[in-house]
Amino acid sequence: MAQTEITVPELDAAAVASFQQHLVQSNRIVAVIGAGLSAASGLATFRGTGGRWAKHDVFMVASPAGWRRDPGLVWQFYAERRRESLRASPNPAHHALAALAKHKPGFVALSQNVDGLLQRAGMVPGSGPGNEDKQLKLLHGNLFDLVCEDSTGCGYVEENKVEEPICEVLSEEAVKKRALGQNVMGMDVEDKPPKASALLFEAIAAKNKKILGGDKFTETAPTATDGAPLRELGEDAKAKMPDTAPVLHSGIEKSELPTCPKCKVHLLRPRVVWFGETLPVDIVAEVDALFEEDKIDLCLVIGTSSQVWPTAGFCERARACGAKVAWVNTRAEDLKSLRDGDWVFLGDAGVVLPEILGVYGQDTG
Ligand code: BJW
Repeated sequence: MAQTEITVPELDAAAVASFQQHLVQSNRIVAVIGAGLSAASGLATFRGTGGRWAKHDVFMVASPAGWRRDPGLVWQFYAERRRESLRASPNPAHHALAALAKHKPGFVALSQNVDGLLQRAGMVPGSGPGNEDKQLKLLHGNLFDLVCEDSTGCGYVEENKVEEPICEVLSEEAVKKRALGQNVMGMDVEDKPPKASALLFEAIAAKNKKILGGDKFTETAPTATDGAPLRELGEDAKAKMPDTAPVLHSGIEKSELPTCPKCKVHLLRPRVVWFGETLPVDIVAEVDALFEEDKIDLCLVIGTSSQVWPTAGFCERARACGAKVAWVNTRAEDLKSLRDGDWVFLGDAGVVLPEILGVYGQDTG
């Protein structure tokens, strides 16, 4: 599995001291959290080298259109994510945030992560009537909750479904077996010989010959990355290519996927928020209330590239409520709304957070 490159530079002692001075006095604290929080647990982030979107087409696996086109491919992506998350353990940053929640009742974690690791560190998620005071708000849902795809009509929800596999066709063995025979976008087949995709590779080879000229193209055994030359062609060559791309799909029939036990008509899907879908209404209302209420003392922005909205705007909304901002990230380039006076702690959240939170990041029972 691809790992995020992690650097752990020395933290500036004066910055840590001034941050901790402010932390002691802070009651209302908001953490805006992204995939970098779980990197030290071995879970890949989304963007950048080694990120999930380098291997998977985001619109094929994380959009309503992708689901309509090939729910099997989408399920395969999420079945893999479920397995990875179940095998991972919360890292010291998850534990430090769970401890902070205990020390500071006014702390709220706004997390984009769906991996369940903050919950396993002890944070209790919740939103909606009676759960407004829960300190963990899951902005993009949870890999382990399943819902009927007909959310408005049927509305079936099954929470915390951790049993594996969800159905036979999504078992690890079945996914591996199919990977041997296919080169499906969204599957890691780098070390396996593509068999059933011979026709596709023949077509690619023929196209390469035509575009590059026979003398510039050397035939080699096809590999899973053989599609790359087509993607890397210059604009002229691309213009000569037909509009129709080969249709790649999972080969999984709808009838093989989990059906909703309530309506018995529609498929179950993971309760996560895809591009173009709105965040859960209760959470949107609670976040709005958070940023309308009294002053916010401190905003921690942890391990997010701040590219995905509406979460990308939360730091500025906290600032507008008076918050001082502290960033924890491995990449300085990802501190999108950095201002003078912010604290910047560059490094692995798994190391940095416990250090900067000090006693507030320790569970004292
Ligand atoms: C480390 C580290 C270590 C690494 N330690 N750090 C306004 C303007 C423009 C567009 C929009 C807008 N409002 C809405 C949109 C459309 C869209 C959007 O934002 N598009 C942009 C990409 C342009 N937003 C939506 O569609 C959202 N819905 C919505 O707003 O509804 C209303 C609406 C719809 C349409 C139009 C207008 C309004 C829904 C967004 C759903 C996102 N879903 C995903 C996948 C589903 C869940 C899943 O499978 O997990 O959520 S996409 C993916 O990105 C996933 C993540 O939660 C999300 C955020 O990624 P994150 O966490 O920031 O990860 P990375 O990889 O980007 O960054 C990791 C960071 O960690 C990096 O900075 C590293 O440096 C760092 N790091 N190791 C510390 N060890």
